[in-house]
Amino acid sequence: MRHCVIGSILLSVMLLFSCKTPTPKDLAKEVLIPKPSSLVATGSSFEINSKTVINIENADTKQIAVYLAEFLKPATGFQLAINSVEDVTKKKGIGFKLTKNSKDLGKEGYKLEIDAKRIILSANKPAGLFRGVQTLRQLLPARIEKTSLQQGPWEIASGTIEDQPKYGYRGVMLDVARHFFGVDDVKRYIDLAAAYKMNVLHLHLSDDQGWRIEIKKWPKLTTIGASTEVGGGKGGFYTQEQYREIVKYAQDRFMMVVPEIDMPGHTNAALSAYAELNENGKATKPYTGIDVGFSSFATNKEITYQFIDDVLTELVPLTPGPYIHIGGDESHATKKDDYIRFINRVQDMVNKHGKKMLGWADVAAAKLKKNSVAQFWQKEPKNALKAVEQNVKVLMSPATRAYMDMQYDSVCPLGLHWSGYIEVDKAYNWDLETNVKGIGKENILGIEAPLWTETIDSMDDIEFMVFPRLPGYAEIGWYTGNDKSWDEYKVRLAKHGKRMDAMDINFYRSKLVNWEK
Ligand code: TNX
Repeated sequence: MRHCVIGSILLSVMLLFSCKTPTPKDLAKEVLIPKPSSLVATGSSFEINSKTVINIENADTKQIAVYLAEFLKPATGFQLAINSVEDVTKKKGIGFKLTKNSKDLGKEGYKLEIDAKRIILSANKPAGLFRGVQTLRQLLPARIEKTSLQQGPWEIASGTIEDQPKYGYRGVMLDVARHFFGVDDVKRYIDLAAAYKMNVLHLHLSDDQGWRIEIKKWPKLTTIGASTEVGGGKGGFYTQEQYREIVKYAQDRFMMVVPEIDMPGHTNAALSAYAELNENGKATKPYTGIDVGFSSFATNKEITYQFIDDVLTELVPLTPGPYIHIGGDESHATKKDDYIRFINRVQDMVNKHGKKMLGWADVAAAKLKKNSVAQFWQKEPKNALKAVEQNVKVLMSPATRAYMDMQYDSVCPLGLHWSGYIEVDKAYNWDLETNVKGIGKENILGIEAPLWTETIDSMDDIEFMVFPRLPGYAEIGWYTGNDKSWDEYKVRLAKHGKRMDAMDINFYRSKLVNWEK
């Protein structure tokens, strides 16, 4: 009873608040990461209250309206209604509109028009609406990110934002082989990346220390190959059912999953499960250290190619996106000629299964097909340049800038430093087009920031290495302007700290940023 009275007093106070005229706000002062292409402020505000309606015109935008309503619910306590209407521009509230014809918005662009009565979010495609919702999210007070009830009001500054990405491929990678991460961790990783408009999750599904995806025809891959990880922990794997769940979760956030089976090197887990995949016909021992470059499939045995074909036969139907990543890095235990023959053959197999091949740039030693993609990572760009010579697109993941497993500095408790230390400024202050002489905008598919997990074994660790670098990578891949500067960005990032706190992100509080209290 007592609770009830207090509850209703609280509720009336909150209602009182939400009935006030919204305070005028300045859209130009809001902190947005990544920064939008264009923004015009009009000096008033829109307020979300318990009566606000989300209006939609097409059934295929309903899912995004539900996503927005679900996102707003915990902090506001509002369960916003979703209405199907003829024309959202004639209704009050938040309206989603598919425009189809606006050329400048592309596949993921969106336009947000905010005035005191309504917010119209328009885009050519649902993906654009979803990206726009992430902007809307950052226009609300940081406490909107909390999962418990918060005090309003929930006002959004008025004006117009027109926005679209610079690159179509903006990814993050997670190495689930060195340490295994379960479905819930992967979902959080997806949510955190999607909040910054990233659109690819690359999963490094196999390595010397573990094989992480169920392949029904080769069951020992998981009964033996998945049973360990770096340091000797118990490892783990995704059943195909669980993997489908991850792919669906990503898809609902308009992110594609790129699965990687690393080969012919980085294969000890498979080699420990199946003796016949080894040159000498003997199974190797499971490996729990962090060395690289010592394992290789028997590239001259037919059984190896049967195995790969079987893996593709099960993996391809789980992969709605166009790419299968075949690794191909650091195959120091494979003879050069064998390596080239192997990559050429596996590339054909991937194509035969209807997919394009992605590989670490080492694969440029082989004869690449035009639709293959080489992922640049090494300090030395010679492999990536070889790919460009073959007219193949490059995915930019320079280890000196984009490797999220690199330590921030020499006292960083996690991570490696073989490519140097990557403080937040170094992670942000570069461009894809000028990073390597000879690799220009026309050669670049996009950006990907990998997280290798030799030293990372919990979600807290992941968040510490990924944040606050990821928002910077997102901006590099997204922002179309050419006035990017660390001095301007670090002020935005400082203010954005509060939001990362509200998102409960265990981020690295770099001393280079004057974090707002
Ligand atoms: C190099 S990057 C590797 C990985 C390691 C990483 C550690 C690449 C293609 N190969 O096997 O995990 O360095 O930073």
